[in-house]
Amino acid sequence: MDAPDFEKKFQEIIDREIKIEPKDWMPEAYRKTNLRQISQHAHSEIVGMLPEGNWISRAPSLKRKAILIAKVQDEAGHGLYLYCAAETLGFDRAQMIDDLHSGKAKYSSIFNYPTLTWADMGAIGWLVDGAAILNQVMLCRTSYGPYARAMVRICKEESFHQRQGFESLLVLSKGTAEQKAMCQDAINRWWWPSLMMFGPKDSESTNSDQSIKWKIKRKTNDELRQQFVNMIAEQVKLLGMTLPDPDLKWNEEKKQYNFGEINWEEFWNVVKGNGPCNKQRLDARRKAHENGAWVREAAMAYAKKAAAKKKPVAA
Ligand code: FAQ
Repeated sequence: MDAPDFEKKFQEIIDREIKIEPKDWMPEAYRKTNLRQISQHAHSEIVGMLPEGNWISRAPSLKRKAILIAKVQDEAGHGLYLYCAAETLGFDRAQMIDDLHSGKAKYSSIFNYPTLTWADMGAIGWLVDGAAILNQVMLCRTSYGPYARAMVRICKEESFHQRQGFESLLVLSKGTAEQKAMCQDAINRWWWPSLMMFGPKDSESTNSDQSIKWKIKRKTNDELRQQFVNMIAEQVKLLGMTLPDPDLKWNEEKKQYNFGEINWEEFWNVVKGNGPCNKQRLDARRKAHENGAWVREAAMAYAKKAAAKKKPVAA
C-alpha cells in the first residue's frame, strides 16, 4: 500500500470508532497533533498548580487546606499521566519540559491570571475545572487510546474539584457582606478568562477541522463554550451571584444563552506570553526544575548502581 492507501485505511479505522494505539501506523500529522495537544495539556496541569498552590499556606481552615492540598496534588498526577501518554508518541519527556521552559510549547491561557483572594480558589474550582471537565469528558472518547484512558481517571478527579469549588463559593455567598463581595469579585475576574480556555472561535481555530475528522476532538471550541455558558448561567443563580456580561440572555428560540463578545485581543496576548503572570509562571517552573536537579541526578546514580549490581559476574 502506498501512503494515500494507508491514510484511507487509517480514516476508516477512526470512522469505525476503533482506538489508535502507540504501535499502530498513523499519519505523521496525527502523531504531531496528538503530541502537541497532549503535551500542552500536561503542561497546563503542571503550571495550573501554581495559582492555587499560592494559597495553600493561607487557607482559612484546616479542612480547606486539606482539600486544596489534595486538589493541587491531583493536578500534578494529571500532568504525569499526560506526559506518559505523550511519551507513547515517541517524544522524550525531558524535551517536552525544555519546550515548556523555553516558551516554545503552550499551556492554557487561564493559568496566567493572578489569584488575588481566597474566593479565587472557589472560582477556579467551579469555573476553571468546570470548563476543563466539559472539554475532558469529550476527550474520554478521543481516538488516541492512551490519551482517552488517561482522561477517564482525570475526569473523575476533576468533578470532585468542581464540586469543592462551588461548595466553597456557596459558603462565601451566604456569609458576611465582605465575603459576598469577595465571591462576586472572583466570579467577575475569572468568568471571561474561563470562556477563553475553550480556544479561539471556530472560524479562527486552525486545528479543529482536521482534529474533528480524526476524532481527536469530538466537539468544536464554540460548541463546548456554549455548553459551558448554558451550565454556568444556571448554576450562578444558586449562588445568588451574577456573571459580568450584560449581553447574557436566554434565547428561547435556540434554547441556549446568548452571551457577549470575548476580548480576543486579550486572549491572543496571553497566549503569546504577555498575560499578567506569564513570566512569573515560567520563572517558577524553571526554578522548580533547577532545584530538583539533584533528585534526578540521585535517581539516575541509584539506577546505574542497581543495574551494575544485577550484571552477572564473569567467571
Ligand atoms: N490557551 O486550533 P485551536 C485544566 C492555541 S487543564 C493557550 O483551536 P486546538 C485542569 C492552540 O494550542 C486545561 N493556547 O487549537 C486544571 C493553537 O496553537 P498551536 C487545559 C490556546 O488544539 C484546572 C491555537 O491556539 N486543557 O484546566 C488556547 O484544536 C485547575 C489555535 O487553537 C487542555 O489542554 C488556550 N486556552 O484546540 C489544572 C485540554 N486555546 O498549538 C489546574 C486539551 C487554543 O497550533 C487547576 N486541549 N490555544 O500553536 C484541547 O482540547 C485543545 O488543545 C484546545 C484548543 C481546545 C485547548
